[in-house]
Amino acid sequence: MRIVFVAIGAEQLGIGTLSALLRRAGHDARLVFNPALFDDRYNLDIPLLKEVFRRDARIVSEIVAHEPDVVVFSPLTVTYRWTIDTARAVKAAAPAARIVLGGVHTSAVPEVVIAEACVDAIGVGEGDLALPAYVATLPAGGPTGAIPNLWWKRSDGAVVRGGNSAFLPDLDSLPFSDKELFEDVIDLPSNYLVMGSRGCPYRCTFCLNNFWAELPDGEGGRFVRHRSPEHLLAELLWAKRRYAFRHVEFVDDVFTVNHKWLREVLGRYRREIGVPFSCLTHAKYLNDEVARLLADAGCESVQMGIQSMDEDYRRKRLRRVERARDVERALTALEKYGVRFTLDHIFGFPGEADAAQEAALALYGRFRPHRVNTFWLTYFPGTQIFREAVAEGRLTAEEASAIERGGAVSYHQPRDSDAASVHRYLRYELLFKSIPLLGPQLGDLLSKEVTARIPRPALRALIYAADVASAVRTGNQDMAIYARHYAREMARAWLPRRSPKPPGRENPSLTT
Ligand code: B12
Ligand code: SF4
Repeated sequence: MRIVFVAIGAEQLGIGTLSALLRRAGHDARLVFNPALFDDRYNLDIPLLKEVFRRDARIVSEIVAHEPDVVVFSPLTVTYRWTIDTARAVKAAAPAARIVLGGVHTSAVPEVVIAEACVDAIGVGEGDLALPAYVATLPAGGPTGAIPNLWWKRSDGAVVRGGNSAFLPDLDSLPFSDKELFEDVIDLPSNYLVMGSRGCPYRCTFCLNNFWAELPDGEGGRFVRHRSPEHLLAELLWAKRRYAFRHVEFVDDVFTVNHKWLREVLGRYRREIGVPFSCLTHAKYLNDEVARLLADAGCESVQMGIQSMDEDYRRKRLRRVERARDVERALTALEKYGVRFTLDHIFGFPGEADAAQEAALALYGRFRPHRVNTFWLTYFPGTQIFREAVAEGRLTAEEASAIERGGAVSYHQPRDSDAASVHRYLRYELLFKSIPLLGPQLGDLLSKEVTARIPRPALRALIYAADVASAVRTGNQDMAIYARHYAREMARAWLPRRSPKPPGRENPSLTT
């Protein structure tokens, strides 16, 4: 079978894993990538430029040109609207191709997604066994019964719903994510994305894990699972030879969750890989020893969620378990061993104490993070915070339904804050973004009296400027990689894409 995966904005490890599984089963997997320049649902949303670089029609033609048997999409909520528009156009141009969606957004609102006429099947939860099982039935005309973690449509439109099975227990049974698929579109030598584990011990009310951990129908088995150090290092050694990467990014939800595993992985990483890396971590799982292990192995920066400095709110409304003392201990340890850190902060939590921003400013001013990643509260379907917003009337039924259909979702727009609060948040955002530029006199230079007089559009421009200037000043790797990706894709935007070709079979885990 010929399977075309469609990715947007960034490399997607889920697509890489599913592609590797299908190729290992003997299928032909290809990628069509929408760089979505200036509309990447990540950092940049610039209306004029996104129109200049829009390539929607070309993406559809590229998909159809591959003559696919199956077209697979893995949308997040922010990319769902585009995904459905593209899927409809592909179905109209190539009606025989089966359209299959899965991943984060689909698993949150399966009924909404399967109701789309252009969709033939959907994955709910982990798709490692489900998608290959579905594709295996296609040469004989399609499935005849239920497939766990998959829903499919009969020709009369009736939906056959497979139940949700336990989490895949053995991550070593998976091949390495299919990097060859992304070679043409992602600069793998400058940053190699990889995961050593799946799952998180926590259930923060705004996060995917809040509902993902509860998906299995019966016993889910262990949710937090690790690849063996051998399996992970084998991938990195193979990839280092193939791509000579200069930076590795571990995107495990909490890379430091298992200290025994971490000791072994980082010891080997230092000896056998030895290039700078970054990872995501959590204050509860970061102590003096972990900070030292990270530093010794070449960790150039970690990313950690703070989100709110209203301790009571954080515990009761966000289900975040860390205390201020845990955060301070973690940051002190990182500081001691010279590991740089970026901290995530969310504005606009309803009911959060006003003092939370001042407390955050004091913390950030004291520890001086490399960058504060600022977000506006976004209600993602499936999460507790989304359900509470509906129950408490902060989201109307129409708004909730629009979000479930991929509309009205942005990380960059305030939702339910009034104009005065938004202005206040923006002033703090400017202060947070300016931390790497200014010394301890931060509060004096950008005092509330001064920033209070700056109008909103000017504040936004200053925030962008401060963010870029801080990135330059601190030599921020993430921003440098992101800027290089943009430069490359902009240069390619007007060039014809290389003729579609399936990747080779270099990845050793595809043949074992
Ligand atoms: C790495 C990562 C990134 C990377 C790469 C982005 C990407 N598209 O993967 C970067 C840093 C670029 C990024 C950016 C963003 N991210 Co992000 N990111 C993650 C992270 C930490 C890991 C994703 C991952 O690789 N998972 C591992 C793979 C193996 O799992 P998977 O993709 O879910 O795939 C499995 C199943 O879902 C299923 N499946 C997937 N597709 C399909 C298809 C079919 C047909 C089937 C059957 C099954 C199936 O099978 C796969 C294997 O089991 C997740 C958190 C998480 N734990 O998932 C957040 C997460 C995906 N990100 C999130 C968000 C919000 C964003 C941003 C919008 C904002 C931001 N600033 O972070 C941008 C959007 C950028 C974009 N254009 O995609 C949210 C999405 C929530 C939602 N409802 O949409 C998540 C879930 C975190 C959270 N807050 O809850 N992100
Ligand atoms: S700790 Fe991070 S990854 Fe885990 S549930 Fe909370 S926000 Fe999600």
